[in-house]
Amino acid sequence: MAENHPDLQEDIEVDRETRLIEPPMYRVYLINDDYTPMDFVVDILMTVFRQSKEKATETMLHVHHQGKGLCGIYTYEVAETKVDAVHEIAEENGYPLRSVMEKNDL
Ligand code: TYC
Repeated sequence: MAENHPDLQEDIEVDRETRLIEPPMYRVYLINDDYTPMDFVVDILMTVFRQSKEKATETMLHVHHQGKGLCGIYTYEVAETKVDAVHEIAEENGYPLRSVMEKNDL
């Protein structure tokens, strides 16, 4: 029992405290489509999601084959800014590329 183990009780309290101050996190995904060029998607992953060329290529190919792929996990406002940036840059260039965010349930 925790009450008989001071260290364990302390760990539970620290954990409860930590969870209280940790903000909810959101997964940001890219969605596949038939029109956006692969190199454009790689550029988006490098600039918006700060992925290396190698990682961006891997993510793009995953999205291309699986239909959807994880780009990063962020706080709500950062995730929303990434999604908006993808849509703005894609629209500017006439591509239908879409991004979505989903709450990362613990
Ligand atoms: N399927 C696209 C093509 O063949 C490439 C692509 C990858 C598009 C990922 C969108 O999120 C995407 N040109």
